Amino acid sequence: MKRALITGITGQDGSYLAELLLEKGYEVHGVVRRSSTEPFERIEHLAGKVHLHQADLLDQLSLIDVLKVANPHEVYNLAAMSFVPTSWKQPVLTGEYTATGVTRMLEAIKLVGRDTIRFYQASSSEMFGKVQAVPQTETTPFYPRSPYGVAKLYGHWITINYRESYNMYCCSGILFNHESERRGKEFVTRKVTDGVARIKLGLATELRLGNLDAKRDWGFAGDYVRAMWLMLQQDQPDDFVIATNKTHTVQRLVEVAFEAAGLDWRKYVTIDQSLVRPAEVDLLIGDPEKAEKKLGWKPEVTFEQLVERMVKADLARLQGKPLPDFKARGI
Ligand code: NDP
Ligand code: GDR
Repeated sequence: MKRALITGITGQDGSYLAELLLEKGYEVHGVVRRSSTEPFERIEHLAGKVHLHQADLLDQLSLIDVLKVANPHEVYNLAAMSFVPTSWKQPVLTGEYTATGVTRMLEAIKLVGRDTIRFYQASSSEMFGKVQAVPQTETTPFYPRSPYGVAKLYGHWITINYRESYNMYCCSGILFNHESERRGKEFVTRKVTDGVARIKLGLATELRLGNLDAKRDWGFAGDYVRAMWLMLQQDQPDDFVIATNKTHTVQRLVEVAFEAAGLDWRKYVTIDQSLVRPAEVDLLIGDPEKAEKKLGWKPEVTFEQLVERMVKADLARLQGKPLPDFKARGI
């Protein structure tokens, strides 16, 4: 039986990846941080099916220990400080988690299972920042625009460096924005769909947003975790852009979400300058051709389906109803 270890299992991607690996017959292990509460909402339904271990990307020995106990064939490093605005407020801590944390995990693997453990690093389209080419591919030069983007770029290159220095099986997935009804409410898609649902149900009267002109290539998280797994099943480790090759403004996101609830967004959306970032990433659109050709991967859920799905889920949640019966990772 194959064994996998997921850091960040309590996050959006970790929960979908755990489900996918369980379906494929893996023994799934996850790293959780000690906290004063236990907010394991996204993996509650997997209780008893996944093995949880306390460790932290800040603590080298805890990572060595967890590798020894779980003895995985595959490690998916999804843990990070993942919210871009916080990276300006906590730039040093962001570097500790999101940059140096990757080296700690790679060092632990080098020590415990250098020739046997395959490694996936959650890299990000934020590394393209002030974009140098459209659309972005694996060879587009990077120009990060936030402490988060800079930290992810370090994680990306250290992953490549361990592959080249020690011949370790290390892959970096350059994933563009991907969303779902499990997305944290601080990210713009979920903030909008939750806001729309609240307005529709009379629980709120306005939605405050920052820059409506930024463009993002938004896909569905369930599609993207499939790409992570595929990267670790190849003969040779490599890096891949995972994206839809379509881009939309934040304003378009707002329009589609309000339309899905039969509302006119202009009546409710207020621009709040405090939500505008010190440096913005204006335009992201990724070309996933390499992943399509080499991994046989392509996205299945469209932008419109994704937004409608999220609005429906938030409406159901706020009314205390069960979530709509979506196919596990599709529509
Ligand atoms: P989430 O914010 O939903 O999850 C982040 C996870 O990291 C949580 O499980 C969190 O645990 C964990 N974590 C944070 N710090 C530590 C630490 N020091 N030690 C151990 N665990 C820690 O992110 P997503 O699921 O959306 O993203 C997964 C990864 O992919 C992240 O690295 C993100 O930066 C990257 N990424 C995401 C994209 C997206 O659009 N979603 C696109 C490209 C990259 P806890 O529950 O304890 O807070
Ligand atoms: P991003 O996602 O920064 O791209 O990072 P986010 O959803 O936070 O922002 C997307 C765009 O929306 C604009 N925006 C707002 N954003 C938020 N959060 N809240 C608002 O009120 C708001 N108003 C406008 C932003 O300025 C931005 O342009 C996500 C994260 O998942 C990262 O971890 C990941 O690496 C990248 O996607 C790819």
